[in-house]
Amino acid sequence: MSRLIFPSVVRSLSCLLSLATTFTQAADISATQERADRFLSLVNASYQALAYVESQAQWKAATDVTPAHDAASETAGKARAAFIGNPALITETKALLLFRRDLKELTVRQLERLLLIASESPMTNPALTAARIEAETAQNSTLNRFEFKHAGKPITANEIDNLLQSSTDLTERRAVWAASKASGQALKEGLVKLRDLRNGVAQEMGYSDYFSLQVARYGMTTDEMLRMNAEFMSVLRPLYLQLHTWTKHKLAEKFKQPVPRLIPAHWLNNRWSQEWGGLSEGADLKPFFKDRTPEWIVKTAESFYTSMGFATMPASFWPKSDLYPVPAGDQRKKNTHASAWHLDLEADIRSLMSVEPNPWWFNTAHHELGHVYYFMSYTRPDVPPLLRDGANPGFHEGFGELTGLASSQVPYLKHVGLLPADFKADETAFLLNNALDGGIPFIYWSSGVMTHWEADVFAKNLPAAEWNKRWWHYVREFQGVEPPAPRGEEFCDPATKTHINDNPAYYYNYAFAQVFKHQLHDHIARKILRQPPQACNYAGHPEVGAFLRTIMEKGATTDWRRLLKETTGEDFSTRAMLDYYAPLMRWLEEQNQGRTIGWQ
Ligand code: X8Z
Ligand code: ZN
Repeated sequence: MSRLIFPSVVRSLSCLLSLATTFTQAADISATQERADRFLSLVNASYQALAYVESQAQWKAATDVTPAHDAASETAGKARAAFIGNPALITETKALLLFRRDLKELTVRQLERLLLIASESPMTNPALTAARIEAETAQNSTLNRFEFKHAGKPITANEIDNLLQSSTDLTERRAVWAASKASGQALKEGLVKLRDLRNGVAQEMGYSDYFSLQVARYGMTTDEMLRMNAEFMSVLRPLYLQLHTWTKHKLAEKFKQPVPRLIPAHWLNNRWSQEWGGLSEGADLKPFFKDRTPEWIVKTAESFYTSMGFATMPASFWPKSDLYPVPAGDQRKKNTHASAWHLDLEADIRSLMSVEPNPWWFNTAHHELGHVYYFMSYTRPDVPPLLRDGANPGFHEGFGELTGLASSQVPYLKHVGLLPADFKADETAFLLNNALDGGIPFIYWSSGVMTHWEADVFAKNLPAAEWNKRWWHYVREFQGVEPPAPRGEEFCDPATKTHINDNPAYYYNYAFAQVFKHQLHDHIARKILRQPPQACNYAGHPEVGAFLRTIMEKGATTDWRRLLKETTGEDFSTRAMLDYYAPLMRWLEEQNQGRTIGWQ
């Protein structure tokens, strides 16, 4: 809505440039600061109000897919864009940033953030921004209402995952795996359109492409982000090759098949081979969930935080969230991927999940509440709404992943009563489970396949006719996994992954989160709890809560590298992650003696 004007703050850029030469004295400096303060107080209030309207509409569209909810979400998206992408607002922000040396750091951070947010929907090109919002809404709708079919019958995402975790019949596994890829075909056309629209908005604001706009949240370029991810993969490679070798031998034995060179994708328990859980028998927690309810899982995740001195979640979390699967027979369609939402950037916090009583959802519920407690911690007057976010997006995922890791520790599982107090844990089995289930193979999926494929699509404009071929090239190269049969361009397997559609150029944040979580976990276990990182328990320790809060309450007000260094004493590093798995490396080398390591 380009009719929005801010009379006291909007001036033309040329006028401001001429003012720049005269802004040298202290009085002028404080006038610039005052002008920025007035501008930002208006922007923060309007941003918060409009984001709330849009988030509420998006929530309805994600939890109950109907044409009316889609239309409302699109309208609210356009209203927010009209404000936050307004050319006058962009001009004033850029103009103020010319005087960045005269402004407080917090002010500069808000202005920079504002430009990043505006770059998602620049109303300097209203037709482009409108087309993007329409295409995003349509894509979400297709994704969220997609009905998978197996053996001629509808099958839910939870049912697909449960079958891949339990079935020992390779014919059935292959059919279920193939069924899980059907959504990609329905989503490809929208994704092709969105690639251009997403790149278009980023280019409108001077970025080379959408990927580089997203990595700007780290203050990094695309090449720097790719190098960081290559570094994660390189330092962990010896461990990954050992795990890959152990896993393919284990699976070949399980399915009574010859040992393959690459692991067939339908042998693994996850639709994308991103986690390889369920193989470490001594750490199988499934039987312990027999008498547990989904409600118990979410309440337990909340207690993890309250036991460390955090407040309970806002009372409205419970009635407003959508935590459990749609009951059988109910026609409502909702997004099936877990998420946490900070709708009003105050206390309206919700989570969208489909929790069932099993180890996977136990971990995921803890992950989501990591986001929730980050939201709660930085929602305070010192953190302006524009900066109520993670220090970088990987910090947000990192608190989720840290909570997941802490919830997998045997002493915690005993503390919450899931494991009996006299349970004799096989430490290696639990460490192996950590490594397989979201630890090491996950890096080759996130840093490798997802990040490289999306960088190719956005930054290198990979032709849509080569999308599936490139995808499986990366799956083979990085993961050492192959499809059960050739997957031509009639399929679009990357589009089966939620984030490719609704959280584009984001996935390297999960790789960052793995490394980050180990760094925090190592600090907490060794320096605060004085317990071994592989077997420790945060619950009941307010000193751990106090440490976490020192990072969480800052939100995005501080540079992420500085914040990490100030709180842990260490630069960002894979050191802690390697230390954590060092005992496992030794064990795997013994198990794999005489075997060919890796697949090259
Ligand atoms: O998407 C998620 C969370 C929500 S932020 C459940 N995760 C990634 C995934 O499922 O692919 C958690 C780890 C990886
Ligand atoms: Zn998350």
